[in-house]
Amino acid sequence: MPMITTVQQHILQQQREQMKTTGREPTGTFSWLLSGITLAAKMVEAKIRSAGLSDIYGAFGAENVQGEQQQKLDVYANQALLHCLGLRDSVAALVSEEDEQPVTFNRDPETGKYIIIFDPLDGSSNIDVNVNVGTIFSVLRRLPLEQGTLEQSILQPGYEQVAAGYVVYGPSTVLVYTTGSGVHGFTLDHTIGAFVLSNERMRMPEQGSYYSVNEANADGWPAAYRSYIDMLRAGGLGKTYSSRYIGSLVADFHRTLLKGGVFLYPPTLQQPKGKLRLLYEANPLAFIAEQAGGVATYGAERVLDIRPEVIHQRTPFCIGSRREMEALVQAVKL
Ligand code: AHM
Ligand code: MG
Repeated sequence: MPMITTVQQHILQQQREQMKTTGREPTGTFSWLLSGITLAAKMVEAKIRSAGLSDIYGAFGAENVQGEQQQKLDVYANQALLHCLGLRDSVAALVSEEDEQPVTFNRDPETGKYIIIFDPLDGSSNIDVNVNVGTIFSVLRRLPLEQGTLEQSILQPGYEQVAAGYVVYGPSTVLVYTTGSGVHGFTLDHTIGAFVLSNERMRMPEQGSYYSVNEANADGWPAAYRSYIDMLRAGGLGKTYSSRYIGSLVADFHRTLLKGGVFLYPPTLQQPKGKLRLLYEANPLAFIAEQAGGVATYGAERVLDIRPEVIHQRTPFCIGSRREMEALVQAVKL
């Protein structure tokens, strides 16, 4: 019989490894918590697969807190995550890109010790055209009562994340996660309904040959970003670059993780603070990138060091292979 490893088994294995240094026996709480995410992801993926056959394409008819048109699938994905995670006792708060306020649970801090932050359906402008979308999540530990309120727990900097991951709904459905011991990838096996280990200890190449940016915004970027892209195009890093931009962050990042290169969403004239969201998008992907040997910055500084002030905070965002990112940091620092 072929041996398979599911996400939940993998988390438990990792915790057993960590037990050698921490001495803490895994309780299964964390793997049970993440099973809430995988269940919701399977619900979303089933909905996406049949989207053309049901009345699920198109706008929901309302705007979210970001002032963006909500798609029906945005609403469905958000509800699936809120439902599947809300039932887990270990959850203290759920913070969604789609909701103005966090959903909090009045649970004993000893039991309800995790905060899950998520972008339920990233890249939703791509839904109606059958192009990859994704779900991104970040997990924080609630601060002990004497150290801070629940709100302060939610606004911890990205380096405090205990786990982060994403699901890409593409030709196959892939889940990638880290708990700080490397980055691991799983593929949804429809025949058994489980995410099965397919890429253990993923590493981002030291250098790639793609840059990924919405070049239509170039006139509004700070000049250093334009010069940087010009430098890549001119072969300044010793390679010929191609451009790839899907407009679905999860998919653009997944390619960057596997193939290397750089993804940028610089500040623009219209959006001087950047477009992407710190808590839902930048922090989780930055944690994964660093764990895979890559780098993530907002300009020249590390994303994971930003101290969030509000939950829906935006940030400029640059992420990718070490070689391209070192050159970017130099370019924008000058
Ligand atoms: P969303 O979370 O509302 O879908 O928006 C975020 C998306 C990212 O997936 C993507 O990187 C970016 O917005 C694309 O923006 P633009 O169309 O301005 O290039
Ligand atoms: Mg998004």
